[in-house]
Amino acid sequence: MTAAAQREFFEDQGYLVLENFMTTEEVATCEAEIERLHAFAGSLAEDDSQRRNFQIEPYAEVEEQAGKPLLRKIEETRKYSDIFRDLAAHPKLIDRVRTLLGDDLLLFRSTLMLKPALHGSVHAFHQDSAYWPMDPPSLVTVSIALNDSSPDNGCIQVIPESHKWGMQDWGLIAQDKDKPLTEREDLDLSRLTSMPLQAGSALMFHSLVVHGSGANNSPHPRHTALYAYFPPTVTYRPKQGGAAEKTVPVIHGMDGRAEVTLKAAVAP
Ligand SMILES: O=C(O)CCC(=O)C(=O)O
Repeated sequence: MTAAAQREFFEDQGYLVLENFMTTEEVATCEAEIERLHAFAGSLAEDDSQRRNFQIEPYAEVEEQAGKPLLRKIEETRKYSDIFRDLAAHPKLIDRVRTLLGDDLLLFRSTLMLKPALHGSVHAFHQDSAYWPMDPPSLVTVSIALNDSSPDNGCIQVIPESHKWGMQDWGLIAQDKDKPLTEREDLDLSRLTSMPLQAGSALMFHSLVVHGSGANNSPHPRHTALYAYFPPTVTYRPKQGGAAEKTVPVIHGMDGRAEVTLKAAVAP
């Protein structure tokens, strides 16, 4: 597909797959880093404020698996890991994100979603932008598979073209393993598509695309690095009481600056 065709597909369908952009060695390095981050999480004292970035699976009966904390996700990974800081700027990935958003790229989010073997909970359907103080709601979320993902270990599912539905209300995303991906009866699931990915591949989706993922009852974990990118035309518009400014890293362009501080936009 040409760059123009990729962009057209993304704008129409709301998602795009980038197959096998990482080498086997790069994937193995990330997997080893995930082990290290689990050990780090396990070493944090009860009252360490950093623990809020390491979320334990909320519904599992146990908090550990094979001597490691049973983590559902790690937020702000770029602060804890050079490997995951650098992965956000992987040249092959960024080439594709530039096709979708242009040359100036800022990073809104760097997260690891970890669906642990046998315990990974449901991620209910939602639109990312419904939870983010960014306006217009047109960021690109990139979900990088660090091991093979399939319906068995709870791969992502998306509703193509749902970014054209407008922003909606969703509620609590983390749900117990036996819960459905949605309680909403008005949601048109006729085009719901599972997105199995080989390790080292990525799914990119518009931040208004409705997506979610099922439980992991398999013996295989599902590890995903998530990043969300935006161009400088998107403004920071927090709810009342939100921080007055937000500093974000520059991933590409912006005259080579390392970071940018966004001032909260005043409500119109
Ligand atoms: O990777 C997943 O299972 C879902 C992640 C997701 O939807 C999110 O973090 O917004």
